Amino acid sequence: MTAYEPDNIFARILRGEIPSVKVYEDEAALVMMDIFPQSRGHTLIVPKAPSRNLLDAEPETLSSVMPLVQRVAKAVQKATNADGIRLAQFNEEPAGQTVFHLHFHIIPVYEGTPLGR
Ligand code: DGP
Repeated sequence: MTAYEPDNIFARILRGEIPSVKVYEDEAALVMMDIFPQSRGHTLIVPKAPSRNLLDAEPETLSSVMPLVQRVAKAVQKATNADGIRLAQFNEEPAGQTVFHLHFHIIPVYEGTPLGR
């Protein structure tokens, strides 16, 4: 497994070097809008701990972030009135990962509007 690279785009956003549309932030995670949304309301949860992806993450990182993932899923569903919520997370390039800092996608699904991947 490739090592964590501290200059990935989400690490730079976490350090405040690149702007983002922030929804929420605490000591453990940043929540922001996805710059290439797959649907209206597509939101990302980015734990601050330097993990490349799920395969590389410490269990403590996961146990602290998953309640936030649920909170964001519920808040996004309420805000968008989506018919469903897709939770997505990709690990390594062949699986579709493009930014190599652990993150979770909250993707609202609207009936009659097909999603991509
Ligand atoms: P993936 O690594 O495939 O799970 O997806 C990365 C996601 O990050 C993709 O949906 C696009 C989004 N993204 C890429 N660059 C930026 C950025 O600079 N800002 C924000 N907010 N999102 C980004």
